[in-house]
Amino acid sequence: MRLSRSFIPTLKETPSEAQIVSHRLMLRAGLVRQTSAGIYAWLPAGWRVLQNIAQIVREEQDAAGAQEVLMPTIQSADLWRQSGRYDGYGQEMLRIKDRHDRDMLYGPTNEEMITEIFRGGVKSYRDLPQNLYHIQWKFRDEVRPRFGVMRGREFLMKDAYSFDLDYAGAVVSYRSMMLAYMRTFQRLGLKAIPMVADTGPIGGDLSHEFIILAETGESGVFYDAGFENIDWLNGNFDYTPSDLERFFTQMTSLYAATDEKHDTAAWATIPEARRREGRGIEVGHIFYFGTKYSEPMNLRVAGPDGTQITPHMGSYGIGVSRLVGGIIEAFHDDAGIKWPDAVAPWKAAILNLRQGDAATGAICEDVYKKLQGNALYDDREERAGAKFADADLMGHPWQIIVGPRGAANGVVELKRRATGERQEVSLDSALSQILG
Ligand code: 5CA
Repeated sequence: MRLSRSFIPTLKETPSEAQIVSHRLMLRAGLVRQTSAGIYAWLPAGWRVLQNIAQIVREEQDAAGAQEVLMPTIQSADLWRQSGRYDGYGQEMLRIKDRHDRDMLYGPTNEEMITEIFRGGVKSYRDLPQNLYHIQWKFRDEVRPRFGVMRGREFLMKDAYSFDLDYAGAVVSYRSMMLAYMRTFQRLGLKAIPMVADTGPIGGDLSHEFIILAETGESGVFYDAGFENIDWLNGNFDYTPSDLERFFTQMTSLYAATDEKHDTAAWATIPEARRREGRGIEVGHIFYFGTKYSEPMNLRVAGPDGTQITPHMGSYGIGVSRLVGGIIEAFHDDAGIKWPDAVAPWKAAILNLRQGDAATGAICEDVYKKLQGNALYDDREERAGAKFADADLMGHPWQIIVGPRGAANGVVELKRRATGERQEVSLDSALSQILG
């Protein structure tokens, strides 16, 4: 994309309404625009980031055996009357009436809807286990939407729902999702800590929250250093029941607690060198809730002996749009965002320091073509200083800086945003580092 032709409305001033750094940077870098309280439009750069995150989430859900579907945002209130949650859900639910005066709602989550859909499509124990997920907008009429996309009213969630014949099966599904989550957050460049959690209005008795580390996070976290490097997850575990048990035992044996649940008895038993304290943001939440929805909603399958079995369910959420803010909280400096490679809107920015110059222009066009859609070309008639500042603000992992002196010598300057490191290299070397 050529910056001169792009809709990336960056701001020089710090927007006064934004209290936290990710919100400020999302507005300043032109990623989103608020359209109503807690409701955001995603602009080209922000939308690319959101899609990159969703794609990683999708790939890891698929690898764990979950199947993607797409359910509607608007649901019928009758569904929620069947589960008994319609009245209890309270004012967070956006309730709507259609022209026939029927009660509808904008879904805050989809347990009821998936249970009904699944009910209509399975008959026998042979049809289970299954796990269905979608990546879809949710609406929760939060009392105090704040912190930009971190606590929005409309937000993008990945929600998966598992169906098993019994508790033992549900535990395997639960552990599969936990492994998929650890891999997802690792690919996003994040350190995520699974914490035993309360189940709240979703119900059930086995639940973990995933907290990513960021200095500006809402809650204090205490954790074992073992969570900081989880490369041991890769290649070491398959999605088989025995591997999952090994994984789960290893993962949950590491100490993890939030402020409220911090057990200073248990903490003291961890070797001092392994104790870590930080702050974090909840980006995912997984629940096993047994037959809480399948029972009242009459989801049954025939067992091998003809008796009716009520499937055990779990649900597994990731705050996809919250992650955009969470990642910025984890990766930024005073100059702007430092996108991890995996989610950056473009891998590189090309900065033409002398727009209109034949030599720098030819190099920029050449590298722009070779990067095939992975680069944002700053071809604006702007001072070099403004280009540097905007590239730092937007957070591209690499900057290819093309000035007249380098052009004469056949080199470009390559800057790594995360470290600030700069090298003078040939164009080929720059390309192989960026694409490699
Ligand atoms: N049905 C379950 C799992 S699918 C569920 O709804 N879980 S949840 O309430 O914990 O939400 C899942 C994730 O969505 C949270 O971990 C959080 O990352 C994200 N989320 C929840 N509320 C908001 C919000 N108001 N703004 C942005 N993200 C949110």
